[in-house]
Amino acid sequence: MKFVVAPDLHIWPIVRLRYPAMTGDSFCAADDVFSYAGAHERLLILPGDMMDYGERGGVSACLQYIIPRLRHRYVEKGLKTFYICGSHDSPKFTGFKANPPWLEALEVQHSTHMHKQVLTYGDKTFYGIDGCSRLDFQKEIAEIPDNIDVLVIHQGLQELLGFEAGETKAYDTCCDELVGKAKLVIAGHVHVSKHWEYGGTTFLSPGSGVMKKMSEAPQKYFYDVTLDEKGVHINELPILNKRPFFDMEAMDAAGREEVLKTVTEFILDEKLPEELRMGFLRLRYSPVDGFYNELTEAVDGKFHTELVPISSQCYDNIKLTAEKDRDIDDEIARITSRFINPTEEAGLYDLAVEIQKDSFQRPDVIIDRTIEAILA
Ligand SMILES: [Mn+2]
Repeated sequence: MKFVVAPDLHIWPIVRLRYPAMTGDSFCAADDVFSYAGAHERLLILPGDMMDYGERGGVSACLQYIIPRLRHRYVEKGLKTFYICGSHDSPKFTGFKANPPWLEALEVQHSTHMHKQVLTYGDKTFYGIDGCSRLDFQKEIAEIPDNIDVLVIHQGLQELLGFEAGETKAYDTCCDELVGKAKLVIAGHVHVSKHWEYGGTTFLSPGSGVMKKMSEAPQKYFYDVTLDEKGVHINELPILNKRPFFDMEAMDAAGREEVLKTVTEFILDEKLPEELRMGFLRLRYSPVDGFYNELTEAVDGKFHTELVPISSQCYDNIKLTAEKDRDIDDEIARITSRFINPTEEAGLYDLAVEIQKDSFQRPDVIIDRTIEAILA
């Protein structure tokens, strides 16, 4: 019996809040996973955090993207999805309904919320537990029935976190608490892609489909799992359409030359979806006269950037901060104009821009809230 395990997809137009110009990354990763599962006619397991933010207003934007793709590639074939809710698509965002509204995208007859349910597919049994506090989770694992083949949870494994996250707040657990509860334990939540054996149980942390933080590994994966009499076989598949990512330093002349050469020679990959063609450059650099201008000219149209000056030269820092602020204003205007027409709805447009400048959150949610406030 075979099935596909998705990572935490975090579907949302803008996943990296500090870089609102970078859009589409999570959509493209989700597309990869849905396409593969659809083409190979597999059961699809979603281990939580399918949406980045389960609130009702912003969800509509994501559903416009997801529904046609799922219908065409997945739902029309009658394929099934088993899912749990993670920390981001928690039932608390959805009025504690059994099926959160965003699951309408998966059409309920095809998708099953596996929280505290024994489900069968082929000759295998599956059981799920929604993401919850450590204390609640200890109660939940005591209630797992015997003879489960696949247990799906959304808890941070201490072995991956590298620390104990605490009694009540964090979503953590450890392998010792889970050994023997199933042949395979799938744990969403920690954005590290890894699988291993421990005490005769196979553990799979599928990680995330998109970099939520710049500290994460840029290469992401999903998993095609075979479960048969020989045991668990995990085929790790790279998410192919990832944005090119460069992490560099330019603290001296040689470093500056290397960075300028790299960005100058970089060619946009026409095979990538258009929204992912521009790379991301994270650069720590020593600000010297002219370098910032030369660099920003070289990256124009090719890279989104996180430029971190490391120096006591205040003049350059101030200049850089001014540049960055101007960029953010441009981006807010650009994103807002996707949702609200600046000339036909000038008052609303100005208000939405102002609200976003005050609280730098997801612009589409803020716009939804702004519209609601005006209509109220
Ligand atoms: Mn996550």
